[in-house]
Amino acid sequence: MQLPSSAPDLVAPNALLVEVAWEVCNQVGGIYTVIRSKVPATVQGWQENYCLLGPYFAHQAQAEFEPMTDAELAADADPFARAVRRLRAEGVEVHYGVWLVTGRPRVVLLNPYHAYPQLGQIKADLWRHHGIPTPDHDDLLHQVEAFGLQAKRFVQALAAEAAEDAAQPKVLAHFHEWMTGVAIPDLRREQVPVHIVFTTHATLLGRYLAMNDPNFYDHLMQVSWEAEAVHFNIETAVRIERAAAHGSHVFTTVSELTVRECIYLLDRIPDAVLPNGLNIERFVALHEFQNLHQQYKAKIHEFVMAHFFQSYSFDLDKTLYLFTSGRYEYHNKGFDLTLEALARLNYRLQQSGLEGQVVMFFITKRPFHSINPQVLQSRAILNEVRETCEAIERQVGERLFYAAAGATDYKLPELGSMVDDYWKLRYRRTLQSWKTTSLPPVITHNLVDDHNDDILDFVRRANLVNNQHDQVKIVYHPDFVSPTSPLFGMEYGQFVRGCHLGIFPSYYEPWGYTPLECVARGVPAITSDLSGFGDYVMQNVPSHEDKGIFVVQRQEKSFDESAEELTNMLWDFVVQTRRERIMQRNQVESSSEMYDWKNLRVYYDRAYHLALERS
Ligand code: G6P
Ligand code: 1S3
Repeated sequence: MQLPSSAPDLVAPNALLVEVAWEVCNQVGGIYTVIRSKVPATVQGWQENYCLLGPYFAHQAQAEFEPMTDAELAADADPFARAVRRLRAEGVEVHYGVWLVTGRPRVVLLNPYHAYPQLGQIKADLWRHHGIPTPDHDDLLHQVEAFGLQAKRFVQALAAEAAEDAAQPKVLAHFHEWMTGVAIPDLRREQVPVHIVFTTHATLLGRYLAMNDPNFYDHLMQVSWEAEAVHFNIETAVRIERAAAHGSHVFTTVSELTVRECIYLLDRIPDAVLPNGLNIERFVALHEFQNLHQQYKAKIHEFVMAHFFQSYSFDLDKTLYLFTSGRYEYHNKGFDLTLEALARLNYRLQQSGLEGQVVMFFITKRPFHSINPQVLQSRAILNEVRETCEAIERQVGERLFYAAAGATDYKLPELGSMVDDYWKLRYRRTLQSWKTTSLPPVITHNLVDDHNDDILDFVRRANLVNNQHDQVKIVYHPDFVSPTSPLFGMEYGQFVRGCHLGIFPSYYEPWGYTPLECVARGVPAITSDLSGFGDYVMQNVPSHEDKGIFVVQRQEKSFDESAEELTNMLWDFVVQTRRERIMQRNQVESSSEMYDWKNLRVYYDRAYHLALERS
């Protein structure tokens, strides 16, 4: 992997750094992962000079935020605490404390609702000074703009405090995404002495256009941003995003792919690309993570038995678990390509005469009424089967022990005769009430709109509906996996560990954490050259296939060509032996450290050096 070359960049600059994100103590999507996972490495580099800034939402804060007491704040002499005191004295509601995540960074949270009485003025100023109009009745925009004003005031207060501090007179403010970037144009207009970095994790228009235009990449160069922003009814947010991009001293994004969007949709070439990493936690010995795979695979086996064995059974030892996950963006996330490749794989497997099967999980989020009662009931009856078997096992074990102790010969007695009729009957009845002739359902839940669902449409058209002869089975779980889910009852990370391969051949993905989350757990993954991560891997990780990362070519390829390439990748994966899979997982896990923030933080520090030089 290539790291930025100049050595001095590896050291955090001597300045105060405040990192501002809407998802600090407030999980919404991918940016939460970026900020949270980066904390340990950032705190290690910046120590006392680092602070996070985000919005205060009481409900979220309760779980993740520990406020500092008034006495602690009064005794705290560092510039962040002084800025907090200064703002409080001005009547602003400021929460100051610790974010309860690994690294325990200090954090300032500002309540947007507290600035609502000034909304009229805020909106008028945004229009007058920056030409940003704000419609009425859009609460998210109101929250964002109110927070923007407060964030500006905090940064202003911090700059004023730092100016009195001989040790760290410089302040760096790093804003993530348009929702916090709204503070930037005013910081520049008022010439607040602060060095500003702005990172966009995806352009707003890029996301909308990619979802609505199948030839997005071909049309990107001709897009009229103003017309499209009005067309998608996102003019205010787009104008904020542009103002932030143009107002920052250093403008950055997360991948080379989003660089193109920034050039054509925001009209500014980013100064740097800041790739996303994770806080990789490795075990001392390799066998530990392999054991975890085995342990969580057994939990997935339980689900599969309940879901399929009611209709027919197959050899779990010859079954591979594949999965994809993410927001329900059928085309953008490459669900369409994945399904096409699975249908082709199913045909190839059937033609080949190879034994074994693949169970493919689609883990996503769709509106549903409830879990399918048939699926729930099957799970409950399987538990009953297990209890019955355990009761019989105890009874036979006990009786066999007595028989063995008093035996006059060494012949094993007939075990069936040791089971009471009660248990025999219960065993038969339970199985009878469980077995069915209908096919195992593809979907685990009752969707609100079952008739207009692209995944279901595809499987119906392709007849990929869990027929007994299908060697590719589909489980569509339209809810995220969680420990409280009655079907899986495990953390998402545990589910990933129990699977064999993650499939994420996205069409549009500024970065994409899902394959990286696989790699961090030693699970191989497929990505695409249209995802930021895939592009990064192609450019920076030589022989990435040997490290279990496979990149489907989607740039300048037809859907059919990409589907064929993906089918070949899946085929090569399923024909591997167990020994080869174990070795591959070892290689994936061993390479995971290169995506650790300890290595990737340097890109951030380099951007900070640049911002200090520029302003
Ligand atoms: C881990 C375990 C092994 C097990 C293997 C199964 O490596 O440590 O005991 O045999 O997983 O691998 P598989 O790819 O077949 O799930
Ligand atoms: C964005 O979040 P998203 O899932 O809306 O930012 C993430 C973090 O940089 C990135 O991984 C993802 O691709 C973007 O889309």
